[in-house]
Amino acid sequence: MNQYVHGFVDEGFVLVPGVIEESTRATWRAAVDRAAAAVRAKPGDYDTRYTLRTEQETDTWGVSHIFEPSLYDPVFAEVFEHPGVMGFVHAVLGERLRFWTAHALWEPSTVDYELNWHKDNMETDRYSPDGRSTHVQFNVCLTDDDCFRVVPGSHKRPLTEEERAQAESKGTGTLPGEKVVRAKAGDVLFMNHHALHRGSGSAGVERRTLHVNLQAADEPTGGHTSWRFMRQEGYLDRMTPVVREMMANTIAWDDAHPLSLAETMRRRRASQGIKGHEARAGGNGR
Ligand SMILES: O=C(O)CCC(=O)C(=O)O
Repeated sequence: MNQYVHGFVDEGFVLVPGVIEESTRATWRAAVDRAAAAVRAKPGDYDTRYTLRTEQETDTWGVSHIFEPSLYDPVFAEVFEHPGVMGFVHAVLGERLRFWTAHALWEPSTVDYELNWHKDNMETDRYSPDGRSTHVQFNVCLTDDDCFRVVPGSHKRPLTEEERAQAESKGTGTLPGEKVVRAKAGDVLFMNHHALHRGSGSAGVERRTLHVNLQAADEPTGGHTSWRFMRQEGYLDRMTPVVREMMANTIAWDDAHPLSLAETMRRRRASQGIKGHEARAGGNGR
């Protein structure tokens, strides 16, 4: 495990091969199939990610918040008990965790997926010279998946002018040193979302990937991800003990660290931008 943790710290991402055994993969994949079918049928009912969104037609590349009651499937909770996945997360973040996000990604049907260069949480200027991460984000690849592109090491230094121009213009151009990560079904890609990255993929080329983010329970930055659904009456009681504890830690941390009004407004604007975006060539970026 250590060699992978070193890779993650040094490069800002690491691909760990063959983490998810075939039978588990089939079960998780079926759960993502069900989520994709529900979202494709009624995209307006969910926090859907689009490559195309007009009044007449839509095409989608995933959905945010699969732990929302309308999408929740107990199978998703199994990810947080998988020793291969969680062994890595604990090695980086320690034992006590808090939940940030869990999303599902798939291939669009007709309009190619081209997500612009960015760092997550609208933290374009954030980096850490020693490679320390405030979180572990990971793609659990349930099919072969060549969609993730990253500039290795960009989590440890300021952006170059060229990178900044791409990030600020919501560009999808080629960047010096960028790497396409080529994952096989069953691999897990662990990433630091402060490494400059983007996604891309052809319509119709199958993709089923879980996209998850966790933090250490007392991480001082990030957080504020106690989504409304987590606070609904009885919701946490329906979760597995592991998920319940991570979400309870998120709620406790958020309550103890209220956001300033300015930061609340900044995040609201960022979230509106993300909800409205179309991840396609010439789209409106995120
Ligand atoms: O397609 C991917 O794997 C990247 C997704 C991503 O960067 C995002 O959701 O912010």
